[in-house]
Amino acid sequence: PPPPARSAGIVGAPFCKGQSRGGVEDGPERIRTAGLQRRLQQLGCAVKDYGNLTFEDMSPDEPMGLLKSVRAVGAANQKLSEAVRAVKEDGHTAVMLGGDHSLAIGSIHGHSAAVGELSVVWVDAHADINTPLTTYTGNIHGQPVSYLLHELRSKVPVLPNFSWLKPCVSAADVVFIGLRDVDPAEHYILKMLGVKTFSMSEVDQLGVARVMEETCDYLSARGKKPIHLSYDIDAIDPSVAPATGTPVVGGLTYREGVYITEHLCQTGLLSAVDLVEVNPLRGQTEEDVRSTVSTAVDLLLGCFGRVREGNHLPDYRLPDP
Ligand code: B3U
Ligand code: MN
Ligand code: MN
Repeated sequence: PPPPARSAGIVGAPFCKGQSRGGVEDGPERIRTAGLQRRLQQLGCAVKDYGNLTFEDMSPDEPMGLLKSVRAVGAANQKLSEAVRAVKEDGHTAVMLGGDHSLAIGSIHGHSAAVGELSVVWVDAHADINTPLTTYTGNIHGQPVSYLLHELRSKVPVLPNFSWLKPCVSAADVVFIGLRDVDPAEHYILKMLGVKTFSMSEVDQLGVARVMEETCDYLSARGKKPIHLSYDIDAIDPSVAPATGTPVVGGLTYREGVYITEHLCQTGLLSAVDLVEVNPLRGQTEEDVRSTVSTAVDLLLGCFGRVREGNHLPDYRLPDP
């Protein structure tokens, strides 16, 4: 039988070396333990959990200039790309649980390898579009977009364990939402390429409903391509999602964050989702972690049809007395 219209294929990627803070590798386990699979199934969504990937120790992994853990990040993403490609070839909507945001390199590459050209919606406090030469932190989680864009091919050197990677996304097919901490070089790149962005300032000005309408109008004007949603939990305000490596004040409210997923689900084009940068070790209290993880789960449920007015299964019947 053909796969059901909507099913989730979950891949856990417990990987942290795209940044320097331990703990983000525990994201997949915490998100699963919060009941992701059960709650997706309650929506009527079929779920296949592909489990967690395992990543080899790449040491020695000497820094290349400022760049940290290049070989580990390259190898992890090659493995993730294959895994996400397989999930898509099995007919599921891919769900990649991170792990840090460097994993979007493999996730988007694997998605594109399976389905071709993509639209990318990048929801993040940060633009993650530094190149290996503009970064001043050396963290590859601040760089994944530059590795993926055709337009930046000549600005990104081939790094060890990255020779498998070919740029697969056009700058005109990307929309950023939630930006509020953008480095000068990143700002230059975004302007140079004319990338569509909705910073927090635009969210304030337009409201999230218009931001999503404009996002989808903008993307669909170039043809209705499958959408890859790359959701960094730090897009959400730290009062709601504090357990993350680089929290930035002034973020999306819980409601704005969920609305983005509801709207993208409605398009029928959502084909893969990353949920990254949940770091259970970064919360001050257990409640901080609970709130962050619970928000992450709600964002994923929004991607699979949960709506706040309530849901019921198509075969639901009222019990007779
Ligand atoms: N733009 C900085 C900071 C940063 C990016 N992404 C996160 N932080 N989470 C960088 O490291 O490139
Ligand atoms: Mn990010
Ligand atoms: Mn971020």
